[in-house]
Amino acid sequence: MKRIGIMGGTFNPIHYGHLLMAERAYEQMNLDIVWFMPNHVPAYKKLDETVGPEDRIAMVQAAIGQNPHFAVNTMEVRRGGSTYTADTLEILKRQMPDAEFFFIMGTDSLFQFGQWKEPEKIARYATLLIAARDTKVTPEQIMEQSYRLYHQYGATILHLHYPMMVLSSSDIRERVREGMSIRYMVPPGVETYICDHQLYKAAGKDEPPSYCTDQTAGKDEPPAHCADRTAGYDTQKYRIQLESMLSGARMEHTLGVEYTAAALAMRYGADLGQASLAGLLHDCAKPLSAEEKLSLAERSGIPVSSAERQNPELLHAKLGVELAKARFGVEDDAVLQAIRWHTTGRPAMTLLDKIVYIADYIEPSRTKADRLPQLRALAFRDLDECLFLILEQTVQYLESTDQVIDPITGETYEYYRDRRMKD
Ligand code: DGI
Ligand code: FE
Ligand code: FE
Repeated sequence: MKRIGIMGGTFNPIHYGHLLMAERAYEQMNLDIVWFMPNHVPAYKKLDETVGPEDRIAMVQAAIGQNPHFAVNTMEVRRGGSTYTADTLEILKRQMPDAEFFFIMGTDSLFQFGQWKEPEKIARYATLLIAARDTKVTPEQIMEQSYRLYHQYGATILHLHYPMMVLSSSDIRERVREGMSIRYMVPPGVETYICDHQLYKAAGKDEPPSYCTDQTAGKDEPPAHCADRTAGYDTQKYRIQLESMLSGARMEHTLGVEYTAAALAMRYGADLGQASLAGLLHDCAKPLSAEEKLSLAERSGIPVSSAERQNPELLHAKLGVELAKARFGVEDDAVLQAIRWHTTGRPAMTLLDKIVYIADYIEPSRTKADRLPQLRALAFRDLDECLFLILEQTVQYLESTDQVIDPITGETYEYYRDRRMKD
């Protein structure tokens, strides 16, 4: 005998409130599985912001992910026409006479239950699980109504312990329409789906919602995709400040990296402000002499490795972070990390790290490295391949000129070499 929870709903879109309700039901009622059963929405009930069943199903699927005790059940959307819970339960009971069904609903449904089709049939085929999610009704009113339904229809009504969640699908739709963040309201996969398929946009508004700056998102990371992006920085101000610190050639290189990083950010959907800023500041510690580098490292409590002691030049990346914070007031960690790793790279670099690392190598005023024309073209076609070739070329160059190789440079090279072999 199976204990099956049923979460009916339009799921337009599904959000964490639904998921938590289902999870609590699963846990407290010892269910074997909870089915998410999207409703068929009849045309006359359709708000113009009700998205099609395919999209709603896809979002439910994205939301439940790999959770083995959640599943999508599409019988109602597939059945079409007007679907009633009473009919659905009757069909299910016929198909699975041994299963025990638990119909999960919010307090609003508890109060409308009398108006549903054949309430006594629903009550006969399923236990009702109520999750209080309406602050307007008191626990007394809920108990009173439960008692009434028990007497009228013989309904068994149980109550879930469920933290009041102030989430609603209509609020989420409105936020999307307004271009506001829905992060932490829906699972990342749902956010990405809404963004990719441009759901819930205001009619006639063609540009994608502003929270949706197409980024190449990693699989398990929160979708950088739809993350709310930082506004641009006042790079003009930083440029003037840098002018007074850097030599002419270094300034030209710096502006070249800023420009190239911005171009790569456009190509790969990274944040333009972050890429420009990291490009602009990446070498801000470069003009310090070797002694100054070592003493600033000491003053800032930065540990100096033996490779760095032998070649204090290497320290300009770490020190760049210190100066970016202290002299330029940068707090954006992604920007600081890109500066930190621009010389050696690091295993598992972020998109921004890669962009700055590559821009540093290929920017227009560079002339010395081999194969620059090829690498420049490749950077805009295949970022990872370009990254690997630059790492390889750098390691070969350092070896051939007998320079100390920072262990991280070696690790980064090996990391991307191994990944490339697997692909
Ligand atoms: O600061 P830039 O000149 O714009 O460029 P960069 O930050 O990449 O640093 C310059 C040099 O650093 C470049 O010639 C490559 C070199 N480099 C990268 N990894 C290592 C390294 N040098 C040594 N000695 N060891 C490394 O592991
Ligand atoms: Fe540098
Ligand atoms: Fe540089």
